[in-house]
Amino acid sequence: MGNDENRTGGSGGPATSVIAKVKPKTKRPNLYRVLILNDDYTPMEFVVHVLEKFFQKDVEAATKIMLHVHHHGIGECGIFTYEIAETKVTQVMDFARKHQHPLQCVMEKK
Ligand code: TYC
Repeated sequence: MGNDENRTGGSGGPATSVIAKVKPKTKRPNLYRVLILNDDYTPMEFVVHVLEKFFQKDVEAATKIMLHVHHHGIGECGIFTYEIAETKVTQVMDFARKHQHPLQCVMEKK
């Protein structure tokens, strides 16, 4: 946080000072969780492949996430800014549809 000091109140009177706060301009971006949902039909290997292809997970991390979703119904693939999260959701949904699997992918604000 920086300070600006200004001399004010001219015409020979006593010098007075104003301290103006300078607001830092950095803002934290809103973040969004990308989640996949369980279903009874999408093959486990396909979900692992999706996590490797679109979320840069290695086979071990991808398998762990897939099994978490299989057992708990929903799980986190990653956390992104709005545009990136939206792109990931679209990519996963398009890829699942292309392979005729009902896999669902959603985003939620953190
Ligand atoms: N439940 C699926 C099966 O038994 C596997 C699966 C896991 C599907 C995770 C979707 O997001 C998912 N074949």
